[in-house]
This record gives sequence, C-alpha cells and structure tokens, in this order.
Amino acid sequence: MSDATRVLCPALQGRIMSADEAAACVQPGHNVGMSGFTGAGYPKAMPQALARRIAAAHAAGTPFKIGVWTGASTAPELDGALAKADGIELRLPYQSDPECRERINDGRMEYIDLHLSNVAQHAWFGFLGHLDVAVIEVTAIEADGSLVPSTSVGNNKTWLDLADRVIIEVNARQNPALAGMHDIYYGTRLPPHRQPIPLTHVADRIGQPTLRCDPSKVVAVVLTDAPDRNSAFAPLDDTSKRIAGHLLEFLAHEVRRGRLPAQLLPLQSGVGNTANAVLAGLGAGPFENLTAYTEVLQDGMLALLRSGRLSQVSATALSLSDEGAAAFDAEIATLRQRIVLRPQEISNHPELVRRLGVIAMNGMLEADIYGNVNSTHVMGSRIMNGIGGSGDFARNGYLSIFMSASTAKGGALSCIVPMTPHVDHTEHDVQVLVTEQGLADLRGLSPKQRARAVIEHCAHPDFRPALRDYLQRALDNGPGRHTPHLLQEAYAWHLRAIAGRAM
Ligand code: 0RQ
Repeated sequence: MSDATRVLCPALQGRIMSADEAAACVQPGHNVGMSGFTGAGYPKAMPQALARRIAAAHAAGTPFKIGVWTGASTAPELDGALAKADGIELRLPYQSDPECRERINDGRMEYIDLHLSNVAQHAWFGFLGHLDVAVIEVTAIEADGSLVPSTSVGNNKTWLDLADRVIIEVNARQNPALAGMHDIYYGTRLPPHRQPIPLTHVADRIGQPTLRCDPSKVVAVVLTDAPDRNSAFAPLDDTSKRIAGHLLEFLAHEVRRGRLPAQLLPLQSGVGNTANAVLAGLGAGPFENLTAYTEVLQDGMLALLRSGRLSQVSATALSLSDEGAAAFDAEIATLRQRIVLRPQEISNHPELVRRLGVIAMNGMLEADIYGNVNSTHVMGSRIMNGIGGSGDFARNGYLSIFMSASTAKGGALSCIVPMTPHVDHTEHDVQVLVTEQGLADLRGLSPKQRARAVIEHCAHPDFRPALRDYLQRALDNGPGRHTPHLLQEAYAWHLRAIAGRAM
C-alpha cells in the first residue's frame, strides 16, 4: 500500500499525483537524473509511465528520446522499460540491462561509461550538459521538505541540486528504519576551492542523514509500493570457490609478511558471483574485525556483518537478494549502527580510497599477459556493463586485485590473452590477477616477469603453450624487448576467437 503519511511536508502533500501525471513533466530532449544504484533505490513507477508515454508518441510518429543519468545499474522497470520503448538517446554511467546492452551495441543508443566517482563532479563542471529533471526514490519526506533516502544514495544529492525540476517517488516498501543510516556530505566544492574531505575511518559520519531538496522545485510526488530488483545469487560454483581460495591464501600471506594488519584493510568488493564467493570465503575465517569501504553491500557482505566478522561497512547501495533483503529488514535495528550509506562521490572518492588503503577486488572479462585488464568490452567492441567503480578503487587502493575464471564460453575462450583489445585498467593499476588456476602477484615485476607469472599462474593449461609461444616469439622477433608484442598475432588471437576457433 502506498503511504501518504510518509509525506510530512505540507507544501509537498498537495503535489501528490499519479506516475502518469508526473511523467508528463518530461519533454523530448530532456536529460533526466534518476536515482538507483545496482538495482537498489531506483524509481519504480514514473520511468514505466514515461516509457508508456514515449511508446505512444512513437506510435503517433513523434520522436521522443531523453538522456538518462543514474547512479549505476537500475532494473527492468527503469532501464529496461525506457530502452524497450526506444526512449533513451544517451545513457550514463554504469548499466547492466540486457535491453540497454543490445541497443548500445547495435547503435541505437549512445552510452558514456564513466568512473562512478567522476559522475557528480563532471555534472557540476558542466561536462555532461544541462540536467532538466531529477526523479528520486525516497523512504519519506520530512516536514521541512528534506528527504530520507532509500536503499541507495548514488548521485541523488547532485541530481536534486542541479535539476530544474524534481519528481519524488515515496516508496512505502522501503523500511522506515533506513532513516539515519545515510550520511550526505555537503562539503564538496569545485576547484579551486576544494578542501580535504574530513573522513579518516570507514564509519565516520561527516554529513547529515537526509538529502536537501528545495520544495519549490518539486513538481510531483508519486507514491509507490514496490521492492528493489533484489537479484538472486547463483550457488557458489567450484571455479568461484577456487578463486576465493587463492585470494584468501594471498591475504593471509600478506598478513604473515607484515604487509597487511591482522584485520586487513577496508575491503571493496565488486558485484557478481565471484565477488560473493570471496566474501563467503572470508566468512569461513581466519580474519576478524574486518571493515569495508565499498560501493555495494551485497549478500556476502551482509552475511559477514551478521556473523560479526565484519564490524563496519561504508557503501552507497544495498544490493541484496530477496532472502538478503528479508534478513536485513529483520535485523535492521542492529545492522543500521554498523552501516553508512554515502553519495557515490564519497563512497568511491580517490582521496578517501587512497587514505583508507582499500583492498580493491573486482571482476574482469580478460587480462593480458602484462596485466592490462578489460572489464567492459567483449572482443574490444561490444559493451558488457561498464567500468563502474572498479577504476576508482583499482587506481587508488592499497591493493588492486582483479579476478575471473581462466576461460569463458565453456572453455572456448582464454581470459588471459596476449594483448587486450580494450583496456580499462592499465598494467600500472593492476597488482594481482586471480583465476581458478592460481594467483599472479605482479607487484615489483617488470613486464616480461609479469608475463611469465600471468601465464604460469593464471592461464588455463589448455592455453598456456600458445601464450608461452607468443611471448617467446615476441621476445625473439618483436620490435622491442621491454613489453614484447607481435601486433598482428595479438589481433589474430581475437580474430580467431571471433571466427569461432578456440583461442
Ligand atoms: O556472459 O552472461 O552471456 O554468459 O561475460 O561473466 O563470468 O558471469 O562474470 O558476473 O563476475 O562479471 C567483468 C562483466 C564480470 C563484471 C564483469 C562473459 C561471460 C558472461 C559475465 P553470459 P561472468 P561476472 C563494482 C565494480 C565491471 C564493473 C565493476 C563487471 C559474462 O565484473 O561488469 O567491476 N565489471 N564494478 O560468458 C567474452 C571473455 C569473457 C566473456 C566473461 N573473456 N570474453 N565474454 N565473459 N569473460 C560494481 C559497480 O561498479 C556498480
């Protein structure tokens, strides 16, 4: 049941209307900043109403497309609905929606893939154009018009501040006890007036619990009652468990060598099943009193919090399965003391990631033998999701770890290749590569030393001979011996894969 009692601001009670009426506030060509981060806290009703309006306009022969800016990925009710209606001219930043992916890759939709920490500041700098409308899901509206965020903060602060008009969705399904869990920092300034961000520990609170919102900009309040995307995780498979095993052994080794404290350093973990397996592995010990400074609190991290192994988490979104969300709701009274949800410009801020010494653990599509990582583009051209926050953490963390299975597509493709056709994380930002075959610690190694470590520790045995052969012939015949390559052969590796021959 939608709930008007959550709208405490008298001025805004009069602006309650249907999603269809709210959708009429958006015009063709508008840039619309929506809430939502990894399937959490996105508006549930208005984007679908807008998609219906766009579809009707197209049916009548009237072009209607908008720019969609978010925090990160959303859900079928937002990205999926608007993409299906062919209503998105340009989408930014991270997305993982199959309908969007198809249209981006067949050229019907433009896409800008940004580091997630950069989105808000680029909007403020004016690099992205003008923001016309903000559509933000909240848990409640306070009497003074301030907004209690829901399960993600993302770029909401920036969208609310920059947009000409604001549409608020008040979602009765979001737990009222979320109030107080958020920390919205209003101290960021534009250069040259920037000051250090006063955050030195994961759990520090440096802002306020609610989002400011000028009530005079609010054109519509829509009442909803719908759950977040709540994607289920696949059961842990053997490959993920082996990757997690190598990584945990490495972390224990680092503690023994005195390069990490016993409680490690704050963890950042990407999304997906491998990341979840690593977190599950951490649950089995031996580390205690862990902390996390990350973007997304997912099921694996929730389990660590509930078991007590993880003491504090800072994130920008809760991205849970149905079971995870139910467990979270049941224990919210105690969990909320140990979780801080922040704007993504703070959760992913390079200054803070560097200061805290974050251990960054992210997935990849492929890595090359020198340690360059491709997280986003299949065969160099087709976007999968986007870089998300992986670069924010990899570039600035204390340790930068990337992981994947050693092969993809049933073993037909090697995820270790001579040269990645697209690079998201350069060799300078990648310190450790992990596959189910093993772990390559690339710190302190020259390019040739790295290549040997990656081939011998991470590549699948079926592909090792071809990779060794490539390296040797590049050393013998390549144009340079610092980072030896045979360019035609490097491309041919991928061309053979495109042609369906296993490489
Ligand atoms: O394709 O779904 O069609 O079968 O890529 O692969 O093995 O399921 O891996 O779910 O961990 O995702 C990099 C995409 C890995 C993710 C990526 C195919 C494979 C499958 C997915 P199918 P898996 P994961 C925090 C940090 C960037 C953003 C990021 C990602 C699909 O980790 O989006 O890290 N990272 N953000 O078959 C061709 C290869 C392949 C391949 C895998 N070498 N060639 N296809 N696949 N390897 C979160 C945020 O920032 C919000």
